Amino acid sequence: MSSPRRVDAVVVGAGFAGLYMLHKLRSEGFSAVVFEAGGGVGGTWYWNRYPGARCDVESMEYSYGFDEELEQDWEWTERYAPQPEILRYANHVADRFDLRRDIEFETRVTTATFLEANSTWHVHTDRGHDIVSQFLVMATGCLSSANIPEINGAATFTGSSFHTGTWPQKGVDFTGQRVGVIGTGSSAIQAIPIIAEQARHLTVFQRTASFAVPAWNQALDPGAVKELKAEYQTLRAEQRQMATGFGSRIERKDGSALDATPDELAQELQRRWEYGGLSFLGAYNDLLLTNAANDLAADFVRNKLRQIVHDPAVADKLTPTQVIGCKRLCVDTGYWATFNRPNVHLVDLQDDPIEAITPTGIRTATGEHPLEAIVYATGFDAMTGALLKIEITGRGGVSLREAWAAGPRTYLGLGVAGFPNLFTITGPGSPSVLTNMLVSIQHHVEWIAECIGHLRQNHLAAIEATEPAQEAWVDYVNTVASFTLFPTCNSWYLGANVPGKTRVFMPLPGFPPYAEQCAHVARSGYEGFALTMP
Ligand code: NA7
Repeated sequence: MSSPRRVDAVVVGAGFAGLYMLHKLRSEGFSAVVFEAGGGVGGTWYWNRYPGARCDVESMEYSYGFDEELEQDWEWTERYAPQPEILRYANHVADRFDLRRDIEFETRVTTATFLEANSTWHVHTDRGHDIVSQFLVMATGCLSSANIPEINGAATFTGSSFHTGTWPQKGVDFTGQRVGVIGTGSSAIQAIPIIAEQARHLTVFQRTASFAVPAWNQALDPGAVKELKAEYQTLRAEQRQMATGFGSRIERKDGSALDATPDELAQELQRRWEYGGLSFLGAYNDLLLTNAANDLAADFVRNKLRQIVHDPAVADKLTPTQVIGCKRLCVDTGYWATFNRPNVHLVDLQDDPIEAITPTGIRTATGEHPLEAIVYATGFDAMTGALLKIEITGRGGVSLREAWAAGPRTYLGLGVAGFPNLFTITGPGSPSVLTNMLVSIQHHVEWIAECIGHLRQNHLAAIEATEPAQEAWVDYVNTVASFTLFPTCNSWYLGANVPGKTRVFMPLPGFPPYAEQCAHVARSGYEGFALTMP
């Protein structure tokens, strides 16, 4: 038997987190190998190729800021970059920094076991790799494990079925077909208007109506891009001061929505609506803190919906009842107007639930909907799904699945007690999905690289979150979340979209205080972590 290969770090995933982690590790003189399940780089943007897939953070902000030449050279063409362009960007980064030579594609990590005798990780893949590394960095992405509901009869369907998050590379042509879309989250809302134009007939199966604000996507103005690039580093610094890691360039009100007069409120919300995108929720600082403030913004959007959708009965069904922003706000291009088309039909699953999938369609309580194709736009086992698919075993033979049986527990969203030298990029307990992911990814990669550098410099074998620090961190994340309206609905932030998943609010709202805390921990010699000698 040959002995396992040795590297300083194994990185799992070649999305934006894994790519930068590899680059950073190599530039600090560490050896690393990346394992990636996909056939190419890009992570989310490799897999999510559904029609209309596009980032809901503006392209000039959704990019790396670690290399000035890269950010000056790369040209985004649209305000919100479409999936193919973001994938080109990921490929450009991989080529530019010669990353591919250390990436193993079409390879899944199956097991990772911590060897206590020498504080290393022993990693196996489905292609027979056998590797020992001091560090294991999980860059597995927050939305990478598809959630496909178990519906009676699904396997009997004779048409074609797709999940938005594992879309065929060659694309899908729905021309002339009767198509059903299950789900009305961000992915569905982007795909539905385009599928409706192509398909003969589209039936949308809605379990929860979503709020949406317009993207007003357009080609970027080269003059404005040039101006922004001239002060790109200022923009990056501003991003780090924003709770969500983006949106600093739209003027802020900073007060309570409840202090605004009806005219001021209407004007401000209209201004945000016309500006477009997720910054709508930044109109006032209490929109996600009190129901009274939230209702004002929610009613504004509900009124817009009623102006757009012609049939009042359809508009009623499409009207969301939860807190706006409790589930991730959708950014759309013509979503509600699509329901004015004669070839589009909405089924409200609250009144008319799915009973079964049949060989020829979907049967709900009121009858059969004949279909040639079903699109599952049913989201992801978010934040923990991809991590728990791997058999990760820490100290004392305890698996991550056992350690997280009552929900994910981390310290800073970066480390887990019982799992030394394991790091989770944008892990649960960090701002991650509540922010511009590129800002959070960059922050975590740099923190991890500095931490690993500190261990090397001080000849330390391992770093591990302590139980008390982790306990206190979990409490802190829960407390912060409890001051917001986020826990008031069945969102994937809470794990509520996956049957049987423990309900824990996983991300931490607010980037700047979090980043400050991470910096403090590093400055203090890694307070809350135990550092061990070889
Ligand atoms: P989301 O936002 O989780 O949306 C999934 C949708 O699928 C949502 O409307 C769900 O309804 C619906 N769903 C899930 N399971 C079922 C079943 N069993 N039956 C009917 N409907 C179901 O995922 P997306 O891919 O759209 O977006 C994920 C993120 O990607 C997004 O937030 C952006 O950050 C980008 P529910 O609301 O759970 O009732």
